[in-house]
Amino acid sequence: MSDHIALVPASNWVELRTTDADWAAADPAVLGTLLTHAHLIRAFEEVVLELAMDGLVHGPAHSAIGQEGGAAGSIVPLTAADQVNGSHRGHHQFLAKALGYLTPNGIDPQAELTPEIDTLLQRTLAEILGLAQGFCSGRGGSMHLRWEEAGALGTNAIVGGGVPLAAGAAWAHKHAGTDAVAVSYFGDGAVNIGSVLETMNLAAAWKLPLCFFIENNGYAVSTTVNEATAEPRLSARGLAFNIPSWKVDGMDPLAVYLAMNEALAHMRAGKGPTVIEADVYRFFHQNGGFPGSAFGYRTREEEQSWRTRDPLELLGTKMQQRGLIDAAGILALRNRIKASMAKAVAALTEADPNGKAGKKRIRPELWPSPDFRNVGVRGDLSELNGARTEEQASFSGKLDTRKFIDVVADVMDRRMSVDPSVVVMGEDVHRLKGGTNGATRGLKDKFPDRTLGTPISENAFVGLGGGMAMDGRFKPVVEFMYPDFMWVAADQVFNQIGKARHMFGGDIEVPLVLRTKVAMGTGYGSQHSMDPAGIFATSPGWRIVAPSTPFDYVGLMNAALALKDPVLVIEHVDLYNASGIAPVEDFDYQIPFGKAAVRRAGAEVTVLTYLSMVAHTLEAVEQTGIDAEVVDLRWLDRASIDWDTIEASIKKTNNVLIVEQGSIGTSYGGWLADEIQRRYFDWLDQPVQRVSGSEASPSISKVLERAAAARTEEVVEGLKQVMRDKGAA
Ligand SMILES: Cc1ncc(C[n+]2csc(CCOP(=O)(O)OP(=O)(O)O)c2C)c(N)n1
Repeated sequence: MSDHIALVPASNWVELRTTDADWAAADPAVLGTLLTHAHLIRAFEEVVLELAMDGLVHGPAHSAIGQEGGAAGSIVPLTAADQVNGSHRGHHQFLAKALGYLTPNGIDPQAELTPEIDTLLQRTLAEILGLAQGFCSGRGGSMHLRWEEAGALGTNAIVGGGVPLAAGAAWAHKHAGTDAVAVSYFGDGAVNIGSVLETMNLAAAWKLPLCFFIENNGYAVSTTVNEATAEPRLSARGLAFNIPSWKVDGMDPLAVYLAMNEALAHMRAGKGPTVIEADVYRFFHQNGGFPGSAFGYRTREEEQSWRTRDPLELLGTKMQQRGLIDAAGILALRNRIKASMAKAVAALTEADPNGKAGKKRIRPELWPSPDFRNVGVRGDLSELNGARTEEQASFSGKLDTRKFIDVVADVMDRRMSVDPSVVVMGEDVHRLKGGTNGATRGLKDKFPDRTLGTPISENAFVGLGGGMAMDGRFKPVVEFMYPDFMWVAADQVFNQIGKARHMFGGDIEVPLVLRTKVAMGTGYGSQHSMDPAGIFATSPGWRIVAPSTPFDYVGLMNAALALKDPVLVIEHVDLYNASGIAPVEDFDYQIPFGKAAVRRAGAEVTVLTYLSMVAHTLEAVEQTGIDAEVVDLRWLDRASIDWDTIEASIKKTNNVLIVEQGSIGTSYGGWLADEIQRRYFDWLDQPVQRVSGSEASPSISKVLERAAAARTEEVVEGLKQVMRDKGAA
C-alpha cells in the first residue's frame, strides 16, 4: 500500500460572511453609496426592460435586476484609476463604475441627483438604444458599453472575451508603477471557457493586479452550474492557479464590499490576482422582461425565494435598523431616480405618430447617420504625419548585404532602445538566442522587463496585448510562433482586437503589432503551414504588411509600430536565412504608407504578389522571358493596399495574375481578384488569374508538401497560362 500525503492548494480559499458586527461597524457613507448605486441600477434596468417590452431595444436586453449587490459592493471600493470590464450582462457594473467616477466621495441617498448623474443615465440608455449620443455613438449598444475616462473599459458579447483584455490593463497598471487594479466581471457560464482559465494562469504567473469577479447567478441561459461542471464551487477555479479566492453572498452588498477590500489589499500590495465568486440571482430570464420560470428551466418558488433576499431590501433594512435612513427616505430615493429615468426616456423617445395611443418611438433625429457605419474601422492615419519614409533606391544611409533574420532582430532592438513603451511577447521569445528563429535575439538581455516569454496560451497573451494596446501606455509586439495558432486565439484576434475600435465608437486606438512567420517548406505539416494574409484581409480592423526584403522589413515594422491600429506583420522562414540589401546602422525610417513596389516593369501582365513569392515570381519571369510587371504589394489589407499602382499597371497590361503560396481555401487572392474585377473590369482582357497552393494544407511528407504549395514552377505555369488565354476571353 502506497503512502498518500494530502496536498493542499497554495492559496487561501475562504467564504466571507457578514456578521452583525460588520453591519454595525460599516461606514454610513459607504452604506448610503451602496444603497444609491443599487437603486440607480434597479430603476435603470426596469426602464430598459420596459423599453425592451415596447420593442424599442434592438437586440437583447440582459438585465441585472437582482444582481445589483455584486456590482455595487465590488465597485464602490474602487478608485477612478482602477478599471473594470464585463460581459453581455454589464449595465450594472458600467453604471456603478461611472457613478464612482462621477462621485468619488460617494453618494448621499438623501441628496438630489446631480446633473452629471442625469446625463450618465441618459447617455447609457442612449447607447443601449443604439443612439448617436451614447457612449460609443450607438455602435456598442447594451453589450459594448465603454467609457474609458471613467475606467469602464468595455462590456463584451463574447462570453469570457473581455477577460484577457482586462489582464492587459492590469499589466499596464503594474508596469507603469501604479497600484491601480483591473476587475473583470463574468458569469458562471464563463468559468468554463478557455480565455478565462488561460488568463487566470497568465495573470497569476505574472502577478498581475487583476480580480476575476464571477457573478454566479446559477444559470448560463438555462443550463445550470451543476450541469456544466463537476466543481460547482466556482471560486475553486482560482486554486488551480495559486490565486487567493473568496466566495461571498452577492445578495449581501456589504459582504461583497468587504471581500473586495481584502482582494484590493492583496492586489495593491503587488501580490497578484484574486478571484471573487458572488452568488447572485437574476430575477428575470436571460434577457427581456419575462421571468426565467416562464421558460421552464426553473420554478416560480425558486424565484420567489431569491426575491426575498433582494439586495436593495437588505441594505434598506440594515440602514433603517441603524437609523441611517427611513422608509420614506428610501421611497424618495427611488422616486428621484425614477424621475431622472423618466426625463431620460422623454429625451430619447416620443409618441409614435403612426402607432396606437401610448406607443412610443425613438426620436428619429437621434439615430446615428447610416453614413457612420464604416467610420473608424481603422484609424485616420494622422499618426503617420511627418514620418520619415525611405525607399531603398534613394536611401542615403549605409547599406550592406545582410541576413534577413538579423535585421528583424536589429529593428526591434532599436525600437525598444528608443521607445520604452515597446513590449515584446510570445512563446520562447526570451530564450533560444531569440525565439525559435532568432527574431528576438538579444532583447531579453537588454530589456528584461519588456521581453516576455509567455505560457502557451495564445488567446490569453494576444488578448493581454490587446488590452495593453487599448490602454495606450505600452505598445505590444506579440509573436505567434506559427500563423495557424491564430485559430486558437481567434476570438481575441478577430472579435476583440480587430473590432474594438469600430465597435466602441470608432475612435479608440488599438496599436498592437502581431508578428508571425509563414513556414511552408519546413515540413511542419497541416497545422503549421498556413499563410494568414487571406483571413486577416477579410476580417475588419487589421492592417497587414508583408515585407519581401530586409530593407522593407525595417521600414514596414517601423510603420506598423507607429500605427494606432492592429497590424499583422507577416514574415517567411524562407526569407529569414536569405540575404538582401539592408541598413547597417539606420533603423529609423518607415516604408511609405500604402505604397507597393514595382520590382520589375513590364507590359504583358501585372503580377500582384508579396512576401517570399516576390522572388519566386521574378525567377519565373526570368525563366519564361514573359514581360511581366511584378508588383510587390507590401501593404495587403483593403484599407492600405496601393490601388494607384495596381490601377496604373492594369491599365498598361490589361491582364492580372495574383501570386501567393498558400492554400486556395483561405487564400489572400480571392477578395483581391473580386475587387479588381469590380474596379477594372473594362480594362481587363481576361478574368483575373491566380497562382496559389492546393486545397489541402501542406503535409509533412516532403513531396506532398511541395505539391501543395506554390513556388517558382507554379508561377511559370501561371504566367504561361495568362499568355495562352490572352485575348481569348
Ligand atoms: C463564446 C460564447 N458562447 C456563447 C454565447 C451565447 N451566450 C450569451 S450569454 C450566454 C450565457 C452566459 O452565461 P453566464 O456566463 O453564466 O452569464 P449570465 O448570462 O448568467 O450573466 C450564452 C451561452 C456567447 N455570447 N459567447
